[in-house]
Amino acid sequence: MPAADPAAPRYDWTLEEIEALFELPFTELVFRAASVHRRWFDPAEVQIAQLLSIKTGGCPENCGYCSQSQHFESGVPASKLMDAEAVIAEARLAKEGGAQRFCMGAAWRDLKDRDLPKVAAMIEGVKDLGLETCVTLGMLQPHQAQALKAAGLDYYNHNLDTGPDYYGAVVTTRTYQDRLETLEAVRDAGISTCCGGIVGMGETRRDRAGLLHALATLPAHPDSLPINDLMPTKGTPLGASEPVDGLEFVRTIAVARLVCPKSVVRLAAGREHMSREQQALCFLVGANSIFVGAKLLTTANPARDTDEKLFADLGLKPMGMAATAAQAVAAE
Ligand code: SAM
Ligand code: DTB
Ligand code: SF4
Repeated sequence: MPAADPAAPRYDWTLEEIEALFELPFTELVFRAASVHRRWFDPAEVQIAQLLSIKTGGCPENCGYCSQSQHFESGVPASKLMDAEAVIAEARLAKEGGAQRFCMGAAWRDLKDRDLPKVAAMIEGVKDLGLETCVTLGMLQPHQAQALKAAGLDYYNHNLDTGPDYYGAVVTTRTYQDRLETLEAVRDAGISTCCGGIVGMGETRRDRAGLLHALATLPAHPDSLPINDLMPTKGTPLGASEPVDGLEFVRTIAVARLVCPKSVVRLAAGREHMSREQQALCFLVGANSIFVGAKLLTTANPARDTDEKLFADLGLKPMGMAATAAQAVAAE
C-alpha cells in the first residue's frame, strides 16, 4: 500500500495534536508549514481581497471586539444599507486597484428577507465586473442561502471567532451552535465558505488551538480561512486587550496551514500594526490571501502602495484566478 500523503487534509484532528503543533520549536513548525503550503499552492501567489462595509454600525449583537455593536460607545455612527449602484461603483474601483475578490459586510445579527433583493443586486453587479463575490451578513436561513447562491454568490463569510471554551467571554447574544448552523446552510446551498477567527482577545494558546480544532473538524474545511489579529477599538470590552505576541500570531497561521492544508489562509485584520518582517513570516508559513485598501470595515489597513512595495520586495504576485476556482472545486 502506498504511504499516506502527509499533506492530505484530515478531519480527525484532536485538540491535543493541535496543541502539540503549537509547542513545536519555531524553526520546525515553519519548515513543516512551508512544506505543506508548497504541496498545494504556489508560495509566490497571494490572493487579493477588498472589503466594503455596506451597512455600518448599530448592530444588536454584543461581540466584545466589535466597533459596530450598539452595546458599546465606540464612536462609529450607524448608517443605512448602501444602494447597489454605490456598492458596484466601489467594487469597480477595487478591481482597478487589483482586487480579485470583493467582500461586502453588513453590521446585522441576521439577514432580513426584505433586504435580499438589494443584496442580490449588489452580488450580481459585482460579479458582472469579473470579481469573485463574498458577503458577510450575520446569521442565514437555508432559503436565504439558496437565494444568495442564485444571485451568483461565490463565498459567505461567517467566523467562529475563537475556541468554543472562550467564546462565551467574547459574545453572549449568539451561540457557537448558531454559527455552525449558518455555516451548514451556506455549505448546503453550494456556496464556498469563508470561516476563521480572531487572535489577541485575551485568549490562551489552548483557545487558539480550540478555534483551529473547530475549523479542522467541520464537515468541510473552510475554502477561505481568515485569521484576524484584533484591531482594538476604544469603547469596546476588548479595546484594551494585551496584543498577542507577533511570533505567536505566526505560529497560529502556521498551524492553520497544517490542519487545513488546502484552505486559502487569509492574513486578515491587523496588518496595519504588523512589521513587514512579521507579514513575510506569515506568507512563508502559508498565509496566501490579504485584504487590501486603506480601510477594512471601520478600521485602518495598509495603504495600497505600501502593499505593492511589500509584494515587490518579497517577489509575491496576485493569485491566479484559476487557482482560487480550483480550490473551490477541490473542496466540494
Ligand atoms: N455582522 C456579521 C457577523 O458578525 O457575522 C458580519 C460582519 S463582522 C464585522 C465579520 C467578522 O469580522 C467578525 O466575525 C470578526 O471575526 C471580524 N472582526 C470584527 N471586528 C474585528 C476587529 N476589531 N478586529 C478583528 N476582527 C474583527
Ligand atoms: C474577516 O474575517 N475579517 C473581515 C471580514 N472577515 C469581514 C473583517 C475585519 C474587520 C476588522 C475591524 C473593522 O474594520 O471594523
Ligand atoms: Fe454585529 Fe458582526 Fe460586529 Fe458582532 S461582529 S457586533 S454581529 S457587526
